[in-house]
Amino acid sequence: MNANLPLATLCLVRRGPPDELLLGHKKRGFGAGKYDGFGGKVHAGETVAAAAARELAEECGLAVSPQDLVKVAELTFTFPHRPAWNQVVHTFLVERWRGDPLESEEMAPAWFPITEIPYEAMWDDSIFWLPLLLAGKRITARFTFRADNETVAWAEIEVV
Ligand code: 6OG
Repeated sequence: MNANLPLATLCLVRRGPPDELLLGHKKRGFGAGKYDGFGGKVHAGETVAAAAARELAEECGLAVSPQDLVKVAELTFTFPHRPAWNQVVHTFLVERWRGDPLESEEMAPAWFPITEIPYEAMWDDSIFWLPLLLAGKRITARFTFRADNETVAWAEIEVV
């Protein structure tokens, strides 16, 4: 069913103690104005892990080795009223990297204590799944959005 949906990546960069998550304030394009992890579309001929590492470097200047990308979720987003936004997002936890976060043309990075994640300024789905990942769970989940293309109509989350 997901076979034809575009593939994208999302990296959640975590440090601690004290436990903190690096989020980017998206400056342009899809999700502009929202906080999110770092990622983007997988290019033709590229592995998902290579795409995750490339997007992390492009968006906030951090370098990660493939073995330090820990797959923690597969998130399927469906927008019946804007199918061009449908995507399957392979989500990775990153706890080892090289470099310091840098602002890019796309993202302004900032560290948040994991008790103070700005859910109100993130994609509406985030509160369903991010707390599970921060609690160490691995999940597969699907979200369908309403006609506003902003709020979640339906969610199905499986802890794997
Ligand atoms: P570009 O189109 O900028 O890549 N993404 C989502 N992240 C969250 N938290 N919720 C969603 O619900 C998302 N849909 C997509 C995946 C898009 C980036 O945004 C993430 C990619 O990292 C709808 O290349």
